[in-house]
Amino acid sequence: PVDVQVLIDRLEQLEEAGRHNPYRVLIVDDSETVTRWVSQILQQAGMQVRSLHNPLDIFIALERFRPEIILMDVYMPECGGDEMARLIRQHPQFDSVPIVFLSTETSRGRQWLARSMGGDDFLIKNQESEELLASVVITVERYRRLRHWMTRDGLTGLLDHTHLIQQLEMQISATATQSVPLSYAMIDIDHFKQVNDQHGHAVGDRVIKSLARLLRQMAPSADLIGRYGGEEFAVIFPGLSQIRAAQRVDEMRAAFAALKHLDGGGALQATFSAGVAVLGNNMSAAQLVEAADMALYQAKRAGRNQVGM
Ligand code: GH3
Ligand code: MG
Ligand code: MG
Ligand code: MG
Repeated sequence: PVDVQVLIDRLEQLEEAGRHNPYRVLIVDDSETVTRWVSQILQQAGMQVRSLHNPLDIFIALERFRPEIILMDVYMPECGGDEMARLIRQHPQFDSVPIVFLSTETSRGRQWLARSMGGDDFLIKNQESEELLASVVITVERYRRLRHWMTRDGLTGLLDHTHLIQQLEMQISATATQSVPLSYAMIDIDHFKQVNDQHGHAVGDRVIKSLARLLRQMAPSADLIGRYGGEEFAVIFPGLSQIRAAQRVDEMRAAFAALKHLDGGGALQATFSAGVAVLGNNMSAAQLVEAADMALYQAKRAGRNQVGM
């Protein structure tokens, strides 16, 4: 028999984690009675909820709201929920978003058929609200863990190139509505080929990891630093002017230059150069990266171990 108290404690732990960073839940159901009832349960548990009555609007909702779970009705006049799940699964960027069907359908055969189209779970409507909450909490927590690792670079644990750029694009659209500055820094280790040549790739990898750790400690948030590629890193500074961001990066530069990296019995030191740019009017992510790249190039030309802007 299941120890119910253990389950309740476990769910409370998970819900507590969700409270600090509310789950984003999208409900798709043609019935307003259902969406109101489900929203109320989830909102009372501190979640952020959006309801959709026409499944054909789902791609707009996916883009704008970026749900961490979709609660999907099966029978809807415009398009069946199972068919909708199949369509969502054809888009790589939404393929991993969990879909939980919420339906009155009690036939196990039909339930499995719907799940075979891309659903992760199947719940019966009008059941205990605890079961609904449990399914949402467990599913989103699993998704968050997987998503974390999906977006990280294997060597450093920082955002990988794709997700760094995605994060930058998200920060740019958020900034557009706030009229605050957004700065971006590109960091490149100096003469890293020599480090590899003189000390070997394993030592080179350790230097890369040390820099990643240092950036994680000194950057505003782990979600704002990425490994752009090889020995190149990037930091996003929402709300900081170019000068303030350059000051922060210069502190990072000084801290990195002071580190001693071990190589067998000896030790080596390494430095980096950086370029900082600020978002201008109607600038794209690509243009911001390019501006930072130009500033980095200047810093390299001016003698390295410095921050250009
Ligand atoms: P500069 O100061 O102009 O940046 O000189 P550099 O030698 O760093 O030149 P560049 O940026 O062109 O070279 C980067 C080198 O970094 C090339 C590549 O062998 C090495 N590298 C890239 N990724 C890794 C990695 O994951 N591990 C190790 N050990 N080396 C890497
Ligand atoms: Mg319906
Ligand atoms: Mg480089
Ligand atoms: Mg380099």
